[in-house]
Amino acid sequence: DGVLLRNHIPRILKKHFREKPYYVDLLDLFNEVEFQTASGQMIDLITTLEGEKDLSKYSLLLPSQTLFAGKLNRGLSVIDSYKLLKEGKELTEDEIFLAGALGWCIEWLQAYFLVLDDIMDNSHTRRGQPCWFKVPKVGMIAVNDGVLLRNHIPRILKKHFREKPYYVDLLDLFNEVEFQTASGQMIDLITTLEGEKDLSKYSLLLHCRIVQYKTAYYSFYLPVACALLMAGENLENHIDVKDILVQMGIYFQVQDDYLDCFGDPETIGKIGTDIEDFKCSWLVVKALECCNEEQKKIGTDIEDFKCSWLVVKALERCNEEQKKVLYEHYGKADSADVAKVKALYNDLDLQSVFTEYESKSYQKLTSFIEAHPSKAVQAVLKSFLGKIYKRQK
Ligand code: GPP
Ligand code: MG
Ligand code: MG
Ligand code: MG
Repeated sequence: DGVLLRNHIPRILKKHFREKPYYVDLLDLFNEVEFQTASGQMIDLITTLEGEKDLSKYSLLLPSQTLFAGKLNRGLSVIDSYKLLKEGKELTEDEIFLAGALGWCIEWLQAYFLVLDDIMDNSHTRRGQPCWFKVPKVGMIAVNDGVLLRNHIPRILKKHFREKPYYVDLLDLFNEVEFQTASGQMIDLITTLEGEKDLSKYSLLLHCRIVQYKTAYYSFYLPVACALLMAGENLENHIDVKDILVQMGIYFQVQDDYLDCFGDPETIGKIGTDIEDFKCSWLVVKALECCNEEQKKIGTDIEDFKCSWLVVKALERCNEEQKKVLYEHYGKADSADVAKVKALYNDLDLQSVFTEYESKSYQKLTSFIEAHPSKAVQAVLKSFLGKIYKRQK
């Protein structure tokens, strides 16, 4: 909620000052002052840490634990995409450097999201290590650390792009995407609120809305949009590219939901918590859907007089129980509850349902991509899709 409150500032500024000559200075000013404030807050917090007075040690540990341990897929995608947009032309050292700087901005953004997301999801591990807030002594200081990580984005942008004609578009883009992500995160979180847990609201439509906002924009659209801006493009002319990337991002988060339950924690570097957290995960949506499908079948069976009353009754009871398992055990922290839900996922053979979803999504996305008029853009999108198809982590 704090992030959302903050995200209204650039929205107000954009709405009322976008055409003013001092718009970019207003953005710079708010960014600078936020960074200064978070820095003061950091010193305030660290100096009160039990037995810990060494500021420099702490400020090195923060990025090394939260930023450098990831796969860097999003960041590297900016360079890859820019190369492809340049259609094989050799990039200058300066271009590689700038695309790399934008890639790092996305990585700082990702580190900030993950530090805060792990607190909100009460997760245990991230990127093969304890979540940052789980590190002894860090605790809720992690909130300010998240803000600090985020505050490096406008600093990097200002340092390397201040004189570029697309500087203001970069600032607008990062602001917009952060707001979209925080909005998706808000829906994700309020559907899991104690006392509001209601599985009957969990549909593919709700799932799609959550993941489009919380994941797709920052993970897929943002790297390509950065490359497009660097290449001198106007983002308003690339709505079709955005649409495809958003679809790809939705597919990516379905994989994330799947790996939360069926992935190997060693490989993905994190322990899944979606079941305990009552998340509107793709898996639970599918599980619910399967239960409903079965019920529909019973309905037809009765109408068709094809089954005996006894068989219908037996089937009906079995499905009711499956549904009851979900209603009873989803959203509970006990490992016995989690095990029951996992067993149900297995009974419903969701692994096969997922495999089918995966190949269908691949086909659909490929056909969208091949319909795009530009070969260079096609190459960017295909390279993205190739990186995530059938990923294990
Ligand atoms: C990923 O969801 C979503 C984010 C990282 C966005 C967080 C946004 C904020 C404004 C903090 P997830 O919880 O399924 O990811 P993971 O499985 O990696 O924890
Ligand atoms: Mg989350
Ligand atoms: Mg999470
Ligand atoms: Mg997840």
